[in-house]
Amino acid sequence: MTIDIARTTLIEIDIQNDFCPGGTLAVDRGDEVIGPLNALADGFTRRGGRVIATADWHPAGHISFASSHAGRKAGDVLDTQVLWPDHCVQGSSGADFHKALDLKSVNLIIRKGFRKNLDSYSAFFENDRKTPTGLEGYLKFLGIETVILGGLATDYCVLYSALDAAAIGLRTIVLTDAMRGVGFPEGSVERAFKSMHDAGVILASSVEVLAGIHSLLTTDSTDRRRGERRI
Ligand code: VGL
Ligand code: ZN
Repeated sequence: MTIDIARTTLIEIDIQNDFCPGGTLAVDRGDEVIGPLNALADGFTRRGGRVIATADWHPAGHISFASSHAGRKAGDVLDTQVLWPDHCVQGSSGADFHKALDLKSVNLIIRKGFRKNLDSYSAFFENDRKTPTGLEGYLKFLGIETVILGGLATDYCVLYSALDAAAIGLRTIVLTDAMRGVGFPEGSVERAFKSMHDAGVILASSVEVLAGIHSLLTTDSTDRRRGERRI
């Protein structure tokens, strides 16, 4: 795998306290993604690459919260909206990035789901599937061709971000060792893998990607000079 650092970004999805053990919408072993993501983020920034972090950022009373709908409980589905426990409320400690996440490597933070009546799983489009977050424009303006995604959760925000990235023509890699799933409803993680595969999303480990970065830089000096000039 070859990674041209000047045309690639790492996107760290929703590494927030509420999605980690102890949080209100905890993903089993969610904090285990942080180590590989930090290693990759460091590998990227050392070479002048870009790293983006996303954050779920809901107002109190958000439409995706079961508590906003009388008589409903978490896990119910209303139309197509899965109802969740209150999570990632703007300004709460649950919405903070996990303290182990290396934020000094992050160049851009995208907050999503900040409108009361609209949820947003994807880093690119909100759940009406047409309201953009602006990330597509940012990446295209910079000439980014490849995105590498990891984080939480495999079956929601990583999935929707990866499908959108592939749909807008980006080479899309998801990190098998740096994502964890909610697993609700049952089978959602398996279905997520299948739909990503069907959409042409590439599955790779963080070690393979890191090796890909190294291989570009060690191929020859022409590549190295070209890579540096493009940044
Ligand atoms: C997420 C459920 C609700 C996620 C966000 O980050 O995957 N899942 N909000
Ligand atoms: Zn949410």
